[in-house]
Amino acid sequence: MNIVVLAGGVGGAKLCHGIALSSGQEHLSVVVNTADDFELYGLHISPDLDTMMYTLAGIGNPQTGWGIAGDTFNNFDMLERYGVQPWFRIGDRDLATHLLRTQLIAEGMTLSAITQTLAQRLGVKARILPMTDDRVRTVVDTDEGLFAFQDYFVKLKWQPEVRSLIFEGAEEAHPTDAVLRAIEVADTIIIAPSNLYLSIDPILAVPGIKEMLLNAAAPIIAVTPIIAGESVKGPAAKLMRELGVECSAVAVAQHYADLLNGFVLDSRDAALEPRIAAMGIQTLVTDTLMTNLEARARLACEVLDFADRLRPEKLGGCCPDRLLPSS
Ligand code: FO1
Repeated sequence: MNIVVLAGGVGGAKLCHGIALSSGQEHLSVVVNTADDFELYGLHISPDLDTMMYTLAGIGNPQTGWGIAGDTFNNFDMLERYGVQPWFRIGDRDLATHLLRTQLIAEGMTLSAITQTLAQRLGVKARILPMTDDRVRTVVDTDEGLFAFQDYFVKLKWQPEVRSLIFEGAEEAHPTDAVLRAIEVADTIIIAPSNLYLSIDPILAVPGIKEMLLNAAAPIIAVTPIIAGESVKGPAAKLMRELGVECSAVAVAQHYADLLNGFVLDSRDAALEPRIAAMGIQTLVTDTLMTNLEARARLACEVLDFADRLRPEKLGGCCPDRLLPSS
């Protein structure tokens, strides 16, 4: 059973953790957004890769969703003592990841090889696959100007009003062979409840990935990041409003429509189910809030069972046009 998940930060990591808890990690490959990556103090930082790695290693910080549980911040405090007003909270244990990644990049290793090495050393059995080994960076165009992603997301606490998003470098980027192969041999493909604009769109912007998904034999299911018109965590709902999009699970399904066989929406949005079914997308209505480990595992099981129900239909060539390259 080859399960592929497309994911970004905290929401994606929770669902992947649920899959790991319920089905084991050896069948799981996660295609992770790298457009949040940035350089700080000369260090290459890959927040979404690290959030996924720490969560699957069982050492993630349960309160924040990012960083390492129980980490200390002596280095951060010393930076403050130097008066540099640090704004990105790197823990002392987390710092080791950035130091090692930066050194290995300088030695010529790819982000994919580095991620595999670090994850394996933390005992992670799942494959954590950067969407590309090339440089792609999200730039946020707002009413206060252009911002690098972490400046917008952390320093400015995603308050500026967004006009558009630029995935700098995406056109020249190449998906890794591991990503394309994982999609090709997948039995189930899940778009995690990550931010559709900030986490999933950068992955779909890497040339070749969307085409691979459109031709995938596996059913593709998205899990809503929006419940009752609000995002579970982060700026997804605010971005939908600022981009003039209806702020609902229906709009999320529409956003991914040409890719989807199934969509998982929250029980609180059950009334929206007919509008999604009208798009020709099968629906699963359930509690999608992952408030604890049991909830993560339960949702993962339900999503995987949903995929099992959709697979015969998809393999039966129910939508032959879907199997042709998109025009
Ligand atoms: N997010 C914050 O809101 N504040 C932080 O200080 C912060 C530090 C941080 C350190 C390491 C790391 O891997 C992630 C960190 N994040 C922080 C989260 C990060 O900005 C987001 O997880 C992603 O970039 C968006 O998904």
